[in-house]
Amino acid sequence: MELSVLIHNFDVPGQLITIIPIGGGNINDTFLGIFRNAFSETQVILQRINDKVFPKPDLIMANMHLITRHAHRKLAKEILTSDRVWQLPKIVPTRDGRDYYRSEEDGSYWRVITKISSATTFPTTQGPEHAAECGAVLAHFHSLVADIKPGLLTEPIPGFHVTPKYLALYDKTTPDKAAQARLSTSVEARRLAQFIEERREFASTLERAIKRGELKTRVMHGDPKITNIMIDDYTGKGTAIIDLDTVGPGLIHYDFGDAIRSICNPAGEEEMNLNKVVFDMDLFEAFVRGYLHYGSDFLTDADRAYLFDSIRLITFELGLRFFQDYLAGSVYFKTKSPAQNLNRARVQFRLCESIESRERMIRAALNK
Ligand code: GN1
Ligand code: MG
Repeated sequence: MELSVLIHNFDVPGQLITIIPIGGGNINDTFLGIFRNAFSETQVILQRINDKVFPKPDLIMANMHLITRHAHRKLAKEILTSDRVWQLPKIVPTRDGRDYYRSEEDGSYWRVITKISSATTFPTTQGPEHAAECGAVLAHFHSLVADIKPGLLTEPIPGFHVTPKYLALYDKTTPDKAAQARLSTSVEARRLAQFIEERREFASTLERAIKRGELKTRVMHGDPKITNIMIDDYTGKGTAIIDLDTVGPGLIHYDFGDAIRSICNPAGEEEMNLNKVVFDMDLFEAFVRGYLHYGSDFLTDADRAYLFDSIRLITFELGLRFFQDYLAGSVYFKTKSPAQNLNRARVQFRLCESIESRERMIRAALNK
């Protein structure tokens, strides 16, 4: 696929100068496109949507269209009264006015979105102030979309954060010959399998709360990890949350838990030395401070009661997803080596243990 030809299907002003691969996402392929004319430069993000993971790219683009149109309207209104210019990428349409382009050559799906300039995402948390800004960005996003009816959006991946669904998938995978071989040859793999067994009951905590009517479905981001939160290079403030593929109906607890498991583990998702993987209470308290500053008004008492569980659960869930994918031969998450998903699972499970051992402190900080 010739990218320099493909990108001309999108309505970007200027002459194309170059296209550079960027981003370390685990799912899509991402590129930076640079265009210039005689007096300025336009930089855009070109992405190939992974249609194995997102089987209906038109649905995720329809979600993105709805969310961004709603958000940009609100952002324009609040720009004079807010403490910063909050941003969100915008879809750059194709020349014939569509939100994405489907290649006639190989059927692949492509989109272009605007690039948030003079802002950076970091692979790991730089310190408490950074964590607080991440909390502010997530809460601001939640408040931006709080008045969208969740029923207007489609689930990008059915049951994306329904943890028991991943347990069922894991149970389907483990009897396979290749999975059994991976389990029988690795002590670590067997230790992780045992870790999962001890938490089966816990896996349904949030789903039970939904069934009992304690927690309500709202609009969630779905993937608010640290690398999806942009910090302004000049002010140091959070400015945007990116990667809107997984936006859809869900619990804001999934977002809260996911952001925290990623932001409060300074070692990051790929650490090899498990001794370095700890849940950092300073980063956590700073994140919560930032989140509550912008988000305290939409949390009910019942919401608050499940915040600790959400942190523990999403960490467990991601470990389970990495481990299941490892046993299945790494067909979902991109990997550079055969054991990468096994190690990613080890990291999340160690983090989960660290969260469990700090339960009292975490709950106390949430109730301050
Ligand atoms: C995947 O592709 P990326 O890096 O944005 C995954 C998330 C995981 C994350 C872990 C659609 O996100 O759920 O939390 O990896 N996205 C999907 O790094 O499965
Ligand atoms: Mg993502």
